[in-house]
Amino acid sequence: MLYPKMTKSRMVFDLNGVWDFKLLQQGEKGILEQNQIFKDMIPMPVPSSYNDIYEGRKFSDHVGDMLYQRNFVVTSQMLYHRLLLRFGSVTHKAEVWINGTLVGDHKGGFLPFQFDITDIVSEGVNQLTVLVNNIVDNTTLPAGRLEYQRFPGMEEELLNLPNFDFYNYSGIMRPVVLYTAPKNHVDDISVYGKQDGSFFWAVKVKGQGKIDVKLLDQKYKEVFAGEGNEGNGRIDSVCLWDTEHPVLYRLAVTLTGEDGTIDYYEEEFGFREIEIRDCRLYLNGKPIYLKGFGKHEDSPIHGRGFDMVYNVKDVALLKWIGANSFRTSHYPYSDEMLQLCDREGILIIDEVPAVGLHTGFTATGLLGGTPNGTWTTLKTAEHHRQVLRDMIERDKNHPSVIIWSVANEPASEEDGAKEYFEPLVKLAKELDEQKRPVTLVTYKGSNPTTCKVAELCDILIINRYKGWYEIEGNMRGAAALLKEELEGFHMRCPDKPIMLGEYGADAIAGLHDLNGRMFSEEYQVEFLEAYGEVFDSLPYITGEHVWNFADFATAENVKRVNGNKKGVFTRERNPKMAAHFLRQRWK
Ligand code: BDP
Repeated sequence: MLYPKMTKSRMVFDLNGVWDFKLLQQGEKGILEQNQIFKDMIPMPVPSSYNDIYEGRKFSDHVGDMLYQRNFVVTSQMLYHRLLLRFGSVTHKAEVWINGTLVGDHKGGFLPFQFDITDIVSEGVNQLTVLVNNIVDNTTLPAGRLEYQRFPGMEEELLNLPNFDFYNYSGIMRPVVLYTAPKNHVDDISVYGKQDGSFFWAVKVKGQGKIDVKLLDQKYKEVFAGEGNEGNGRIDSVCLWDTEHPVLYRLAVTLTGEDGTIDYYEEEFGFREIEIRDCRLYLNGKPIYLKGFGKHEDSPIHGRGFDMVYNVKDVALLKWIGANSFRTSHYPYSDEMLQLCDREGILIIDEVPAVGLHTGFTATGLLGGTPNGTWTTLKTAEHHRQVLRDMIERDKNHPSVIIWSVANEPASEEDGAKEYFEPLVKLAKELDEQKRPVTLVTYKGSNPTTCKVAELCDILIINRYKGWYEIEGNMRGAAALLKEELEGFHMRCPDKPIMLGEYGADAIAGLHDLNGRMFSEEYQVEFLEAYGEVFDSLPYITGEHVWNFADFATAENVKRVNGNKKGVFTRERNPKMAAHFLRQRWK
C-alpha cells in the first residue's frame, strides 16, 4: 500500500487533531445505526492511545467499544478527484461511518487501511465516526482471553487478559489523512535494486492508462527511463544502500489515464542485497553482525500513539549506542519509522502482531492454561495470513527491512506448530519479490530437542532469560547453560545463522548494589556482559538484540514494577549503566 504523499497530482489533507471521544458500554453502539447524536463526548487527541489521557483505571482498562468523531470539509475542487480516507492504524478493530453510513471495517491494530469515500461524501461539512474495539481474544493478533469475573456481593465484570507482555494500548494510534488521486491512479508500486545496478519494478493501477517510469538519484537526476507496468532496468555506477551510506533512489511513476489525466508518484528504495550463507548474514556481500534491540512503540502519555519526536530520538539513541538494527517487536511499526530507518541506515526485522500464540505460557504468567492446546484452541490462522500479506505489501520496498518475522514466542514445541507455520513461511516467500529471509522468534520451551519449526527458519532467532527468570543471580551458571543450548541449535542446524532476539534483566533506574543483586543497574550490566562473552566465543552467532531498548508499560502483575524495566534506557529515554556498557561493546 502506497504511503499518502503530496505529489503534482495528489493532495493530502490532515485529519489529525482533537476529536470527540466516548467510551461505549455494552449495547450502546446501536445508537450508531439509528444515527443519533452521542452525548458527553470528551476531547481526544488523534493520533494517540486513548488510555493515558484521562485518569481512572475504569477509563484506561476499558474493555470493548469506543467512539471517535469529527467533522471535515470537502471542497468542490476535491470532488474532481477520487477521495481516499486512510488510517495509519486503529487498534484492534474499526468500523468507519460517514454521515451515518457504514463505509467499511477493518481488523488488525497495527497496519494501515483505506476506503474510497468519493461517492459517500458531499460538498461542505461531513461527519466522520470511527467505532473502535480493543478486545484481544483467540481470534485476534495479538491474542488474548476474555473472561467474566464475579466477587462476592459485586456485579460481574468483563476482563480482557492479554497473552502478551505489553499494555493493551488502543484507539486511533496512527495518523488519519484524506487524500486525492485521479480516477485512473497508481494503486501500488513494487521496486527493488540489486548490487549490480539492476532493478525491477511493477506497478498496479486502479483504472486504465499507460505507465512511464524514471529513476532519480539522490540529487533528483534522471538516471534511467522506461515504460510499462512491469520491467527491469540497470544503471551504471550504482551507489549501494548500507548502514554507513544509506543511499536512496526514487522510482518516479507517471500514469497517463485514458482520459488524459496524469497521476504521479515517487517511491523511494535502495540498491542492496541480503543473503544468508554458511551461518552468516550478508549485506551486499559483506558479513553483518546485528547489534540492537527488541523495541516497543511506547512512551509516556502517548502510549503506543504515533510520536515522531520519540521515533527520531530513538534512532538518534540507536546511533549513539552503536546499534545497527532492531526488531519491530511485537507488531509492524508506523510507516514513518520505517522511512526514517531507510534514511538513517538502520536494519529492521519486521514482525507481524503474532504474539501470545501459546495457551500454556506467557513470560509474566498472566495466562498460562492448557498446555499442548494452542493449535487446536486458537482461531488465528486466516487472520495471520491476512496481516502477513498486509505487512509485506506495505513494507516490501523498504531497504531497511531485511528479515520478516512471522511470530514471537509461539507454541513452537507443540504438535501442530509446523503445520500452522509452514504455509505462513511459504506465503511470506511467495509475496516478497526480494525473497528476504523469514524467521519465527522462539522461546525457552522450544529448545534444540523440542523445537518443531527450526528447519522452517532461514535464521534462528531465539529469546533467552537464563539468569533472570531461571538460575537467578548466577550469571556464570546461566552463561554456561546458554552456551550449551546454542551449541545444541548449531548441531541441529549447522548452516543457519543464530542470533538472540531477546535477552535482558529488569533494572530499576537508580537502584545500585555493590554485590550486583537482581534489579540493580549493576546486575543488568553483569547479565549483558555474560551473554556477550558467550556470543563472542561462538562464530555462528550473527547478532544480539537486547530486550528491551526502553522501559515500557505492561498490564499489572507481580513480576512488573510499574511496567517492564528491562530497558537499557528508561521510558523517558535516559541511559542506565547498561547503555554505557553496550556503547563500549558495540562501538
Ligand atoms: C519475552 C517476550 C517479551 C517480554 C519478555 C520479558 O517476548 O514480550 O516482554 O519476555 O519477560 O517472553 O521481559
